[in-house]
Amino acid sequence: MTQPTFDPDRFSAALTRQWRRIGLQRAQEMTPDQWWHAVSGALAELLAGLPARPVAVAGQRHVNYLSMEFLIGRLTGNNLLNLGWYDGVNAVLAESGVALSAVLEQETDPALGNGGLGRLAACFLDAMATTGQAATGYGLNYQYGLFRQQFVDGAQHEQPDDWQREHYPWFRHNSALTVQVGLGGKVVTEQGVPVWQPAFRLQGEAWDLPVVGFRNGVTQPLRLWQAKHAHPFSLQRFNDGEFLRAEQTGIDAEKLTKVLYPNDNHQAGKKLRLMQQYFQCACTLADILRRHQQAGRSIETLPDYEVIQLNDTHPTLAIPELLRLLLDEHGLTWEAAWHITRRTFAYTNHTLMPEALECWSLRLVRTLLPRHMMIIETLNARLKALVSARWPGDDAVWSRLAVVHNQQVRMANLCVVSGFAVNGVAALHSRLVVEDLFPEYHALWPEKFHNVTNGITPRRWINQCNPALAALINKTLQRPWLNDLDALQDLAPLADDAAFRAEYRAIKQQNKLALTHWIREKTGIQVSPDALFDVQIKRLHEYKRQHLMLLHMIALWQTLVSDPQANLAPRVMLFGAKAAPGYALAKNIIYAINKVAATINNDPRVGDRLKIVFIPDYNVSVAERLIPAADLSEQISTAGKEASGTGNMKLALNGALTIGTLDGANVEIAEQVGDGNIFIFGHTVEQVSALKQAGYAPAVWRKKDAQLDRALTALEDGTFSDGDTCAFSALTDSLGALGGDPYLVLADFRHYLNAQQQVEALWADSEAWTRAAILNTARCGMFSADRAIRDYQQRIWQATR
Ligand code: 26W
Repeated sequence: MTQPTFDPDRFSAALTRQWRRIGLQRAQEMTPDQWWHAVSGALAELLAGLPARPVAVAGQRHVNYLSMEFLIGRLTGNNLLNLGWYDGVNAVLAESGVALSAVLEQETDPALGNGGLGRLAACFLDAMATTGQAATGYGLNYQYGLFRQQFVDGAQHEQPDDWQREHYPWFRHNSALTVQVGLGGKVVTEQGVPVWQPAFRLQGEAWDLPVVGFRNGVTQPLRLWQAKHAHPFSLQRFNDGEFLRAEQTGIDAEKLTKVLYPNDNHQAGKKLRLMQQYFQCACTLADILRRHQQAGRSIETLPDYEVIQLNDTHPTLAIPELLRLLLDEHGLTWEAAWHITRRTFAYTNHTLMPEALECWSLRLVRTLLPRHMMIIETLNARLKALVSARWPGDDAVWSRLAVVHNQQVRMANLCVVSGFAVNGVAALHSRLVVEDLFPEYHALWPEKFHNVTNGITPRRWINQCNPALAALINKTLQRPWLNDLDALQDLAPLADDAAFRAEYRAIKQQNKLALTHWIREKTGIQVSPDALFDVQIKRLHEYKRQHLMLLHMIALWQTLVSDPQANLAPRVMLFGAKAAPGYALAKNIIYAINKVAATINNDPRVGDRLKIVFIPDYNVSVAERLIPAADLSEQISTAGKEASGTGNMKLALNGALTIGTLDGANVEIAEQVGDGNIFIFGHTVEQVSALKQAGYAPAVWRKKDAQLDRALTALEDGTFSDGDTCAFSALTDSLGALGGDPYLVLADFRHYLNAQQQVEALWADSEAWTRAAILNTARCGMFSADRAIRDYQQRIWQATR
């Protein structure tokens, strides 16, 4: 199938309907925001009218991608580019004297996710639509997305993100798909079978966003459930004079999809969050089974047609929900229900951080979902029989493998036991999933465990965000590459071509210049486009070690002040990061970076040689500006902690060189780009555990490194905080004897500074630097999300067992 043709007349007519609907006489009366609504509304209308294209290939299972988060970013520009309609719409708007690019800037990001996991889900939807994998994304339609971040005297403040979902023109509400969801109550036995009597019911409304494939005519839904009170209100209660209580139930129901939990890699254990999880799973399972049965298929054949991919453990309750439906609604035996369930689910693990591994209190699960808790206990008892047969009398093994343990339900264990596949998201991570997290499960079922290295969509992360680079690649390769990213390898020989290097470098320079204007406008800070743009953009977390970059920043400043002749490359250090509102230490790190930045940026001795910019409110759209302009990509997590990273891939493809540890997908990036085109430093996974085993003492490392000691002292003695010696004590305590420096910041400091010196050396030779940058673009084709989706297809989704 080819791309749908753009019909300017039909588009103009649809556009006219849009502005007439809001009561205007002429298109020219529209405000920029109204233009965005009208253009998007018109496109959504045309898209809905296109013939639906069934993508199912014979024998292919439909993928149901379940995720609590989809960080989709702006949709209108992306849909236009994928449709191939950008120029056509641009021309129509130009007739009214309106610039499409300015119109597209009006869109507020739908920020329905926290970070990596949610953005990956969005890239995968794009890739499934593009590669022709039939799929539906299932998530939640939060009224408030991830909070907006502001800095007040350098400290993070959070503002609610009411993104106006009710006026978002891309949504299509399908009322025929509304489902009922029960919660609470009790289980009674009727004629010998358990019957769940929920205490109250709510409704799930289906709100669909179109996921547009790249120039292939495919559109598939991202279905986001929104909670509403059940209609009609209980008539009985109304008659009993309990109207207000019935009304109250309605208000509580709507609370369910009000807000996205802002935690990344840390479980808070809140009741409302568990309710959200169940709500999503119950709505989705009802939808999948309805689709299956409407196609006239028997329930026993479900796994032949459908696969349910769990994006981390957040949608784990889909497992007991399917079992419940099969047992209670379809009257299947446990064996029959289990046979279906364990061939339907596959689970992706995205983190090894212990505090992120979800456990729910048995009491809470029983209160909200009494029937599900019974089912989980049955499953646990059966698992126990199996485990005792394999490891008779070994309580230690059982205490690790149990799904229910210490009055807690362990979601990851439930996923591994109940699914046919488990995967990590980068080669190293997948190895650690087996070795550190699930060694006994691996011994039981080695065939379940896989690796699928993450990927990113080149449609958004090259074509949309870096049009100049896309144009250069188009001109050079003269063949399609955006859906065949391995084609980029043909650029490699051109790294040795001086004319090509000049063109490539000019594009980077132009992107940097555009970023300097934007930074000036947003923050008032003037930076030089000729400096080295050193970028760290990701959620704020100790394991990601933004504070390692902070120590480097202080060390550079101290060098510049004590030795004005120092031969250092002018550098702009750029940060983008949100801290979870309850994560005090992360907020203290943000505060420290901002305070140090204020001191350095205003130090006349430094001038243009060092500038620090912490961009507030980092999100997908900000990433689209920063990534094309980056020279250096900071991927400096403690080895073994970052599951994969995906920003690392976007930055490398856009020609930023990585300075990074051997962690996550950095390992594979290093393999692809080759020595000399990446700066690897720091303790390896094995060295990290040896160091900890031997009793790691950060004070020892501080003592033996005078430069490290000077940088830390400046944080402690009030240099950056008007003499306040406690301003950063949360941060400095965590790095000292008190906190124990759990992420080995001090142990990697010297390696990191040495690697930064190599960066300086290469930067000094701009031809050599550009050569390495081109090789990064040319050799990172494997990080396309299309490749990741094909890996899922081959290793996981096609598997029928
Ligand atoms: C329950 C709280 C919570 C919330 C979010 C726990 C864990 C998460 C996510 C799994 C954290 C996350 O986003 N992980 C990131 O997933 C990316 C996509 O696979 C990886 O590239 C990142 O390395 C990983 O940190």
